[in-house]
Amino acid sequence: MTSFENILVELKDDTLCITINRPKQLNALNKNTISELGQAIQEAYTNPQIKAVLLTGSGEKAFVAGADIKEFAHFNGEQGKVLSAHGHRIFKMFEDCPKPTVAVINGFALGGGLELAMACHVRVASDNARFSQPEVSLGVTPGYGGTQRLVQLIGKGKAMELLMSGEMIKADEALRLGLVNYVFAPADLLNEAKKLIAKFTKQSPVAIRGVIKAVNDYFVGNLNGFDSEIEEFGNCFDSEDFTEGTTAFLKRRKANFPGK
Ligand code: DAK
Repeated sequence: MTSFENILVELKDDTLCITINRPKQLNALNKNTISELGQAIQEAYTNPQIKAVLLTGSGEKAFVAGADIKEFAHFNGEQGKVLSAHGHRIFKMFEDCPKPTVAVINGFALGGGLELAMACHVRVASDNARFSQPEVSLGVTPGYGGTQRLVQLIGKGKAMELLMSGEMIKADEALRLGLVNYVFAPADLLNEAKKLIAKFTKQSPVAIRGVIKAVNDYFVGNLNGFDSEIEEFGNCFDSEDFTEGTTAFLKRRKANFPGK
């Protein structure tokens, strides 16, 4: 297996285990981490030994606390669009992967972190996990598919509420909404995820591949929505709200948005 700077990748039995490994930054996704995720998931497409993919975060606090705010705070609209499209392509590789992809959410799954988890086929979480799409508090829209996949998973009304409020929800609420499939005690999370994966890997890989393709095709009509998201997201980077939102986070103060 290739070795990476920001992720750990290991083939355990028939499962490709990918661990985002920036615990000091709560596994925040910078550009390089996203590129590495793309290289890692590519292996699942081509290696016949791999029957499933397990994706998790390093440490006990976070799956992924969002995109790396320190990195994207200085992007302009054009950079935002290019990187959003790049992230969309890689997250879609998790969604379109012909082997089951399971997000094991061991703490915060915020912003880009929740979007990455939602791109996986199935999600399991620890009972201390927390979920949100807080982008509006930073003056941007979600940029890695959140406006589309959250609606697909939990329905428009609740998705609108979470996307517009940026509110953080607990694991039991995520379970109730169907955002995650199961919630376990932190100590049991990994083992329970592996048991779930074993239910998939004992089935026909060809049939599984067909199921994934057919289910995903149901949502193809939403592709225009993704294009809109890239457009809207990129536009945010040229706004004063974005500068204010990211500056306020970095200076650890409350944002005061000018609204333009
Ligand atoms: N980015 C960078 N650093 C982060 C981070 C993040 N998203 N989240 C946490 N950290 C860092 C903190 O800055 C801190 O680092 P030091 O200051 O110690 O150097 C360290 O991780 C530990 O965090 P805290 O000290 O804040 O830990 P607490 O337990 O007090 O709080 C928290 C945990 C998760 C509630 C808090 O860290 C937090 O609110 N984090 C930010 C959550 C957030 O707003 N995430 C971003 C969501 S928006 C893009 C595409 C998509 C996106 C952006 C760009 N492009 C294509 C350009 C998506 C955007 C998002 O994800």
